[in-house]
Parts: sequence; structure tokens; C-alpha cells
Amino acid sequence: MQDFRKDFLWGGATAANQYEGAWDLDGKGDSVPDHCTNGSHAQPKRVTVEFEAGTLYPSREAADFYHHYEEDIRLAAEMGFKVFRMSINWTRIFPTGMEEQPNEAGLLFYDKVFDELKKYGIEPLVTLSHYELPYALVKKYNGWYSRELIEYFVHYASVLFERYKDKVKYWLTFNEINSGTMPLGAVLSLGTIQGFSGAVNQVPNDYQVRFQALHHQFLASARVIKLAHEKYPCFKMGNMSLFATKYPHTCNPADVLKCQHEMRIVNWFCSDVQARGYYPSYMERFFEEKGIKIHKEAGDDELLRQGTIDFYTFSYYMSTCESADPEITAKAAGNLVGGVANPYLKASDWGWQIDPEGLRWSLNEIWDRYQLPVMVVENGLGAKDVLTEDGKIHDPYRIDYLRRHIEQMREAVGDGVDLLGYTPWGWIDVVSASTGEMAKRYGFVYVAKYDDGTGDLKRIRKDSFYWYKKVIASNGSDLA
Ligand code: BGP
Repeated sequence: MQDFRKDFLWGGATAANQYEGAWDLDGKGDSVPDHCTNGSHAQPKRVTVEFEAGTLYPSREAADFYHHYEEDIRLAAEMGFKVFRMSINWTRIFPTGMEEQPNEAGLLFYDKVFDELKKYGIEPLVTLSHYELPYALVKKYNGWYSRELIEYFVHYASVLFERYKDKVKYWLTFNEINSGTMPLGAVLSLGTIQGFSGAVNQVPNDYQVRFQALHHQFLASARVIKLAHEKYPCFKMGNMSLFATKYPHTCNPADVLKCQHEMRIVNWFCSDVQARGYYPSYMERFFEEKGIKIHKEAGDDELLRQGTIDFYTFSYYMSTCESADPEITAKAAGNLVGGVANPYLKASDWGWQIDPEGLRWSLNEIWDRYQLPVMVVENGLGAKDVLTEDGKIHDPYRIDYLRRHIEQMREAVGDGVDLLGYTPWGWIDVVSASTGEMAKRYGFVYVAKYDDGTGDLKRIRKDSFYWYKKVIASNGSDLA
């Protein structure tokens, strides 16, 4: 059976807004997450137009990668990382997103990070936009709802490409672009929250705004991919989708059809556009039924065809079931990605259903559909860790989760999937995107930072750190 390729890219993933901190240093402007408070599984985080005195905004300090990058990259190198997924804070480069000239101090920071990675032979994998739209673009334009954002984004990306062309080869355009198909994406990804203050789950569910905003993101993504292909032929350009695997709740054909529909809208639509270069025909009926009218301009369709991806990447945490029975679905409402619980699976403390075999299934579906190299760029278990008195963290639950997922990735490779690499989420503890907590930890490395804002940010290797190091050293064959 085929095993992981020799040059398999083992590593870990982070995002600037959840990791860097230093939210207002060296000329950085404020972005959407700087306006987000912390929350919990039970209490949704809030977004506030004005900063409230005495309220904690966790992204502002986060895990302070800004001042710990040397130490953190040393730790990544110690585990044997081949690749380091990170993102660039748009507002560090363009504080409002609208400047002509970039902020040199911001550019210098990433120069230092890339140089440090190079020292250890670690390849950066850079997301251009990971949930951190400049807040000024929300205020002025209602985020991605406005077409103007395309130019600003292309300018931002072209500055990064030119500056880092000799340092970065792998780029992803928008993190979890398909989150925009769901209400939560309006805050995190699309920034269509002009004037909105309140809990993130209270954002009005406006289909027209979200799908128009997505159209602009598709165009922006296609523009920068086209630019990269023309000017920087050694770049590899990827998408990034949140793969919310869905199964029919029962074998009732009505459930099967409902599942197919949800799979298309949530999981396939965005990557169909980004990988194939055109809107899939199934969307026409959906747009009609929801009263959505996508405003397109001349040349849009052609551009989409010209800016398709070189490789497909996705995050995978869980699966859910789809039921055509409104009563069953209503009872389950409140799940992050919708759907009904699967009686065969157990869930994490945050209600995310753990399904390693679903990863194999998803990899096969993705590969069969696009025949493009694939990378799993997020996966992992958000869990509460306990720091023992002698300063250790024993996290067998995390090792178990990851082991079972890696086993299934190997099965998928055996099935014929061209799998390029694996970067588990939050390889070092970072702020949670959905809840704003620090307590929801994913890392191999613990960061002493807590939900009341205290903590000295000390880095501590968890048991999983030593385990993952062995996994990498053995190219995935030693999972014990
Ligand atoms: C994805 C995001 C990440 C990350 C991860 C874990 O949706 O791309 O930014 O945070 O999920 O989610 P959470 O932090 O909510 O546990």
C-alpha cells in the first residue's frame, strides 16, 4: 500500500490574529478580531464597534508570537517541522487596508519570521487573509460586500508577493472561505458587520449580502492567483475550505437528498468555483429559492476561469448528520456548522463530533472531485489542559485524537489520494476563533495565558510534543 510521500510536509498551523498579539504596535491598525471580546461554549463572544473599557479583547495579546517568534520557531524545529502554516496580519502591512504605501515595520516583522524559519529549513505556508479584515474596511465599506475591497486586497497581496518572493512558495488566499456560506462567516471572514455590536451568533442572516460578498472574495482570490501564475511561476497557490463533513441522518432518501444539498452549498460551492473556475449549476436554483441575485460585471466569469488553484487545502475537525425532518433538525440547532448529532460518534467538550474515518472519506471525495494535490492544513482537538504541580501537561486525549486522524490519512493515501502535508491546528496554544477562549487548547506547546487575561506566556512542552516529534521523525509510521 502507498504510504506518506518521502517529502511529506509535517508541521503545524496558526493564524496571526489568534497568535501574534501586539495588536497596536509598530503601526498596526485594528482588525475585526481586535473588536471581538472573549466568550465560551455557553456564552458567545461579542463584537463591539467601540472599544469597551474593562472588557477583554483576547486577540490583542494572544500568545504574543510577535515577541516570541524565535523561541516558538525553535520549538517547531525541535519537533522536526518541515512546514509552518501562518498568516499575515493585513493591518500590520496596511493599517486601514486603504493605504498606498505599506508599513515597513510590519513587513520587517515577517522578514524576520521567514528568515528564522529558513534557518531551520522550515517552509512557510502563508494564508493571505485569515479572519482579520481591517476594521476600517468594515466601517467604510461593510467589508467584502463592497467590490472596492478587491483592489485593496490585490494591492496587499502584490506587495507581499514582491517582498517575499524568495522566501515563500506556498500561499493560500482566504482561510475557510466557505465560512461565508454560513452566518458566522459574516463576522470572521466577510466583515459584513458595518455598525454591528452584539453576540456573534446574533448577526442578521442575510443571504444576499453574504453571497455577494463571497463573489467578491472569489474574484479577489482569482486575481491574486492569476498574478502569481503570471509573475511568480514558482509559487503554489491554494484555496482553504472548512470541510464540514456531512452524512445523511438515516437512509431515508429525503435525508440523503438533504445531505447532498448541504454538502453542495457548504462544502463544495466555494471550492468548485476556485478549483474549476466557474459557478456550479446547482447554485442557480439555490440563489433563486433564497432570492439571491449575484451582481456580476463583465469579465468576472473569465477571471474566475483564469485564477484557479494549484492545490486544495482544508480544515477538518468533525462531521455532522443532515435530517430532512425539521423537528429533528430544530432540536439540534446551535451546532457551529449545523446538522444533527451522529449516534456513533463522541463529541469534544465543545460539542464537535470526533470522526477520524470522516477524514478519510472527505479526502477521497475531494480527490475524486478535483484530482488536485491536497493538504490537511487544520485538524485537532480543542481541550482543557491541566498543568500539573511539577509543571507538566499530560494530554493523552490529544495524542489519541491525532493518532486516529493520521491513521486515516494514511488509509486515504493508500486509497490513492495525493496528500502533500499535514499541519494540525494551533500546534502552540492560541486564542479560539469561535469562542475567543484560551482554555480551548490545541497545542503541542502550552502557553501560560488565561481567560482572565493573566499569565506570563511561558511555553511548556506537553506530552504530545514528544509524541509528534516521533511521528515526524518516522514519517508517520511510529504513531505509538
Ligand atoms: C478554524 C479556523 C481557525 C481555528 C480553528 C479551531 O475554523 O480556521 O482559525 O481557530 O478553526 O477553531 P476554534 O478556535 O474555534 O476552536
